[in-house]
Amino acid sequence: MASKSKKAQFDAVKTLETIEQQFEMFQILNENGEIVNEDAMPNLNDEQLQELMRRMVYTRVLDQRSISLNRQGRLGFYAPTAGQEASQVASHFALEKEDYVIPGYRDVPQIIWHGLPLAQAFLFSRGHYKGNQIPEGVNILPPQIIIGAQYVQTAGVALGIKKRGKKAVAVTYTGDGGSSQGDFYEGINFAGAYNAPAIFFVQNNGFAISTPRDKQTKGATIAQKAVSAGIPGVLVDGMDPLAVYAVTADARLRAVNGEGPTLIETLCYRYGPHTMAGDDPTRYRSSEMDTEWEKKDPLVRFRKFLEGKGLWSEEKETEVIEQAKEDIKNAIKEADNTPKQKVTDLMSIMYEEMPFHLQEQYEIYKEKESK
Ligand SMILES: Cc1ncc(C[n+]2csc(CCOP(=O)(O)OP(=O)(O)O)c2C)c(N)n1
Ligand SMILES: [Mg+2]
Repeated sequence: MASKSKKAQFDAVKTLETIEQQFEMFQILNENGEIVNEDAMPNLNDEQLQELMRRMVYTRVLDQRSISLNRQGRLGFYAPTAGQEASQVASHFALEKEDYVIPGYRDVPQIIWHGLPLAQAFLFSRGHYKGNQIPEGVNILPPQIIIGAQYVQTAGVALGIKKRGKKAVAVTYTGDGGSSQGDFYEGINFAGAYNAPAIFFVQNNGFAISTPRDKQTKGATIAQKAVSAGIPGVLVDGMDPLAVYAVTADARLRAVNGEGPTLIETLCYRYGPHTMAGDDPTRYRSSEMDTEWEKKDPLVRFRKFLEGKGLWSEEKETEVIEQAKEDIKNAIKEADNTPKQKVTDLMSIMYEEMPFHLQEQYEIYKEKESK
């Protein structure tokens, strides 16, 4: 008897099982556009629901246009976003202007909705330094290319917010692949230890380029990794805008109330290739898999839901699509009209006071560029 209870006390496998079972996927709006969790329904009025839909439709158009602009050679680096609109746009929708958004390379929609002009997003894609000169009052960092590095930066930004006594949060995004990086663990651990106001997103789209999610970790979920840092972790349907909004709003509220960080895993899918630099997803994903995920599409289910409430129509959708196309046309024109960057630009924006050994090279390039 005694040995039995001792065994129970040291049943490490059971402990793990018990923890893993807690991380069930949270959903409010199912793929048929039906509310399956009325009690958790976020407090959004009709205008806000429509605005959220408008932003997701706009973001889908931006993705389609960015892909074709890239194919025409008019954009540079581009990581497609279709399929991730609920994870990206609905999470951002729960934030406030004073919050800091610290994105990865696929998270351009969030920084646009946070205030980065479209033309600058296009310049970022082209590798132009003006793409990363963030306007005053827009609390964002340039998209991070080093996988996971933004997690450590976010812990730091959140600690800064806390030290200044601001009612704001630092919010970051990485992918399932990013959750394997050391920076991921350092970021959530440090933010937890300092009870810093941060929200850490993992957009689990099933793949890190071609590497499937089950090669990243033995864990049943990525959300459960929060437990190791002693912070709340949430697994949410990343194709459900209402669920993503609700868990983000909750995490934000706790953060600004001094309750520390949250880790949120959003289960989602990217319909397109990893980036436009030659990835071919048919080599590692089946068309059945694509079809399965397309059935879960965030725009389709949210459209059904809103149409059922008389809040959305084909005309409204067309209006948004036309507006997005018009904005994109103007923004790409603005990017085209931006003077090409010069070597001297890169040198002069890097330093407040240029080191003497570069000053010499600067003069050489200045001379060259004047010809
Ligand atoms: C530190 C580091 N290692 C490797 C890479 C190369 N790389 C670019 S994207 C990527 C996959 C990331 O996958 P995931 O985190 O799931 O994000 P997703 O692209 O799916 O949004 C890798 C390995 C990198 N940019 N940085
Ligand atoms: Mg991924």
